[in-house]
Amino acid sequence: MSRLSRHTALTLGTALALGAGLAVLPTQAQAATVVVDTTAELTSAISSATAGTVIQVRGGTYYPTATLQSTTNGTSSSPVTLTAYGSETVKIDGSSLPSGSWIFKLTADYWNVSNLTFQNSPDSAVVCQSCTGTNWSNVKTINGGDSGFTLTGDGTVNNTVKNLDSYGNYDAATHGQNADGVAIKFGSGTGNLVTGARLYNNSDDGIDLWSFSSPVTIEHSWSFGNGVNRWGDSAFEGNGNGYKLGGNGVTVAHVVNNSAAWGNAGNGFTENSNTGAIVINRTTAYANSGWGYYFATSSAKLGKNLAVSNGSGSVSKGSAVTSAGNNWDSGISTPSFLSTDASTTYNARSSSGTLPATTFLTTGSTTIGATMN
Ligand SMILES: [Ca+2]
Ligand SMILES: [Ca+2]
Repeated sequence: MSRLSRHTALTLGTALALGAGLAVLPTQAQAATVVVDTTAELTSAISSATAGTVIQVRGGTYYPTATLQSTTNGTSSSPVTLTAYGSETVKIDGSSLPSGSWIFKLTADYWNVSNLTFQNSPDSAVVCQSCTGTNWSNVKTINGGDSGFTLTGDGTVNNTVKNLDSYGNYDAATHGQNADGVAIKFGSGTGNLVTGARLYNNSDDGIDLWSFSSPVTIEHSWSFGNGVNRWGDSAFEGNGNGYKLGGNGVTVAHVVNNSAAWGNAGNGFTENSNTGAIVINRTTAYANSGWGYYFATSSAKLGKNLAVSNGSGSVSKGSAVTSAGNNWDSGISTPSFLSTDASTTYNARSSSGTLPATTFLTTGSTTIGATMN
């Protein structure tokens, strides 16, 4: 039935396009809402979507045998939509893909993707290459064989990643050195935002901005437990930074606001050789094995951050760093945490997709540290 309605809409669109006298009719007439409930339908709907197509995926687990992909753009006023049907639970599982495959690859602009889980990918779960104006909300990228969610390439512009859960990703063949929760790497383009992310228990970093040469904004996010060898890998090479904010010679002023890093095997927040004016405000680094904040060579601006119980120390900062109002600065006191029990941070998100309520690492302060929401 879904195929029939889709074909009807396409036929109508073709007829309209052929009728020169009807050219004033809106092009939205070609749009179609496609409800899919098999892997074949899902594969076809994605590959044949055009601007305005709305793909609604019925609840269940789908096992594609080839990467789901599109190079077809939506437009800002008529995006392509890919989402779960109603409030149904949809999992797209990479277990049947050839080794080395991604589950979902977009090289396209103006897609809105929401309420989907991408799991068990042989390689990266979701890759958006040179995408403009995509919106990702309430997506999960979990237990894959490389990074969970990736933006990459030049022309990566104005993309929003909202309320992403990305965890348990591990690149076994390379001993965990690559699989990040979010990778925004090897590319450029402004206006990219990560908000409300929960990035944890990945083999490499929580979020990695390696060799991305334009500013990225991260806010209201949690990155924890990354880089810990959970796979019994005797040659484990995961780095385990909560927020890796550079690499490969870039100089770029990324921004991180109101976010937290805890229990990572490396540093909570690190420039990773980025010499730019990185801005870090109202964040918290707790019980990371390395430094809370590692900014040895950058001209970072660190303000109102809170570092407690990090293995190497609160902060390593070079002479070009501006530091004010942080708990390591003179005259600034360290407020007490209301809770250091992280168990509630694993809870389900709210119905709207926001991070679960928690008192973990909250202090009640209105001047310093992350608010944990
Ligand atoms: Ca690494
Ligand atoms: Ca990494």
